Amino acid sequence: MLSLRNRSLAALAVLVSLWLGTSALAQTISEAVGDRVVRYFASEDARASTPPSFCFVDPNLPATGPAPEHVPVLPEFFTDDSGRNGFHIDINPGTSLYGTGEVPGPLQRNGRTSILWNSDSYGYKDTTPSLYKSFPWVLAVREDGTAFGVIADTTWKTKIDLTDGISFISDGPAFPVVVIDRDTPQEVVMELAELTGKIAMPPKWAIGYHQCRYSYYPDARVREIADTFRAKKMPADVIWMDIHYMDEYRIFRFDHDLFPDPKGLNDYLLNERNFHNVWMIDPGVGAETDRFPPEGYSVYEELMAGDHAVKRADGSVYKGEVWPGWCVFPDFTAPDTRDWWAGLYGDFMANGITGVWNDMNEPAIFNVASKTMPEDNIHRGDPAMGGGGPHARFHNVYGMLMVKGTRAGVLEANPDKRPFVLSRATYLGGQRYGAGWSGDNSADWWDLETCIPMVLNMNLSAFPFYGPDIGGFIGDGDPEQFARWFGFGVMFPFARGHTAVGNRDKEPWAFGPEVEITCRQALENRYMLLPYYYTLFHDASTTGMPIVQPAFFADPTDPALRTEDDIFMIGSSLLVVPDVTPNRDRVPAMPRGIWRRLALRGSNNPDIPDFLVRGGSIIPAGPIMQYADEKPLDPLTLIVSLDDTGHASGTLYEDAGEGFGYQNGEFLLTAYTAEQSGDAVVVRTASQTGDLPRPDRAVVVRLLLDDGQEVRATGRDGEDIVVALP
Ligand code: NBV
Repeated sequence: MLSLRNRSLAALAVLVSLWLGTSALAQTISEAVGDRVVRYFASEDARASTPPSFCFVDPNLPATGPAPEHVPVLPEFFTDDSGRNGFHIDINPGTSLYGTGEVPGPLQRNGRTSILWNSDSYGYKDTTPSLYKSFPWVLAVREDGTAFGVIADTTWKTKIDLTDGISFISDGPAFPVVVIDRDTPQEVVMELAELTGKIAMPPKWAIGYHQCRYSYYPDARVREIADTFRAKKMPADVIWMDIHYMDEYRIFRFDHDLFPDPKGLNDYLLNERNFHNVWMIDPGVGAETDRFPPEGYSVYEELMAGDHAVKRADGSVYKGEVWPGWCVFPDFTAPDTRDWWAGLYGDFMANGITGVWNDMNEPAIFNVASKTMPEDNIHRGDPAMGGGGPHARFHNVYGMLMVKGTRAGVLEANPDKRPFVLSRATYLGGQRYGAGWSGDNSADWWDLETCIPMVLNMNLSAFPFYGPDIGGFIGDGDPEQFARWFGFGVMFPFARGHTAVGNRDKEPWAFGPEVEITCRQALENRYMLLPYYYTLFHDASTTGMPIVQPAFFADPTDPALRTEDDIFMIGSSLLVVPDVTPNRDRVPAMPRGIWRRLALRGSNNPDIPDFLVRGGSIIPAGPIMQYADEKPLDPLTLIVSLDDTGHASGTLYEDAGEGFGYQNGEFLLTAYTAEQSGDAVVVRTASQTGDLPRPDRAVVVRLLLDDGQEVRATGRDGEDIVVALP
């Protein structure tokens, strides 16, 4: 039965559709799924046939009651001339659009289109329609700074058209639309994370610097890289093994000539050099090679015996070409296949492996025009998720479901450790399973500049643990570009340098002594700020607050900030201002209010960005470390920037950096405040939660003044510290 309100909505939809010239589905259904969160269906039929959702934490997201009487945003469903289903939302002038997941080009997406279809998009540029990940999500910020967000709950290939308001047009059946309405964009993104999931707290080493290349081999080269980082006092935590470690590119198998003793290598890295490691696993399972017939390759044999492969439309096992030649592909949509896949990680991780990298999982297939599987391939699916169906329905979630299985396997193998998995392909909600990176970018200035809006839009899409290949994957670049990129690139949530096979070396020292100094300064900045960064990861994992934030978050009502995407904030307190053009000729729009300059390493080095601390904030920092938790956080540095009333506040989250004790209270979350009275500022511990005792440690207060000046005072943590103003 349609409620009175739903009937009037339906009537309105008919009128609007007559006006638009599309065929409207006349019975729009609406229901609340949260406070000021409304779900719409095109019709009662559409509601009845909607399968459980892949994006929501609860696939069967229940209605919480009727939709509110007055809804500020109303999707108009339509079916176009080609029978495709979609909806349209009008926007008022002054509304800025963001999100849409992983998209190339500027932060603000008004006027842009993109196609949700996970694609191997080597060397993407501004007009590339689809990258590796699909996020059917738009964040809209109204002129007055209030905001709403739109989730199109479909996994099918879908066009997001922002050339005239917000339209989604899908190749699949009619789909529900969820609209979140809030007073600020921050609240919209946090609600998105509430619905689609928050990141899990990563191990602390994973928020350090990662060094990668395609590929480091043999094992002696890996040792040499780790040794050089330590010898050069270049802070880093992780070294990566790309596909060349594999035996004939076969997953879960080591090349015994290049890596005769992976366990010995990993033990050396961890125990002698304090480096964690990440090893690649692709989805394609080698099904033929001349030297290694698949018989005897247990991964292949088990996959076939267990009926775990994706099938062709005719029911035969699908084969596609990737690195190992012809491959078969696990059907990650089926829970029993994910369980089998997870089980493969036990022996693998027993080699002392600490993290896993899932690549090529769009899935990418060689030598076919579509660069992926046929859309009519068959997946078995999950009865609890609406059963099986064609690849067209599952394509965009294939990578995410792979990572779901991988994460489960990594956790099963090491139940006391926090999993770290990086994936190239994923889907809205994929932040629940792993981190991501922006794929095969290029060593050029466009990629250097646009990696900032890419990281920002992913953060605005509830996927904060993300970053680019710093220095660019494709091509050599040059020393100047590399130094500039490294200077700010290591400040992203996921900070990894990487480069393609055949390129010059791109380790932080590879471009000569001058660039090496810049890279060391940049890394030292990252590591000094790790306490703040770790606190922001904790915030993201509990509240869904983005870790890096666009400048407009500082003042959503300021129109000048809406398109500013050459600068970014770490949390809401620290503004990072790099030079992103070769000639240093971009003058960014800066947020109004008090922003005080913070001197870190390389403050006079133009390749190191400027750091500005918002008035009213306290940022926790620590000593330079060569790797996360090398030493205790002692002294703790509190960087204080008072607001115009003489107050500031900030938090520090601490735990073991690994394991799950924090879920049982083994953490310490401290709120610090600063207050000016007369010519003194008192910094105190305002409150704390968690069972960990406060460490007996020194505190250095750096009180930032105007014009780049500062005064310092020292004391003990937990006690009031008085800073005398000059
Ligand atoms: O495994 C090799 C590469 C990897 O280094 C890169 O990061 C991925 O995006 N991989 C793609 C496959 C081949 C790229 C040409």
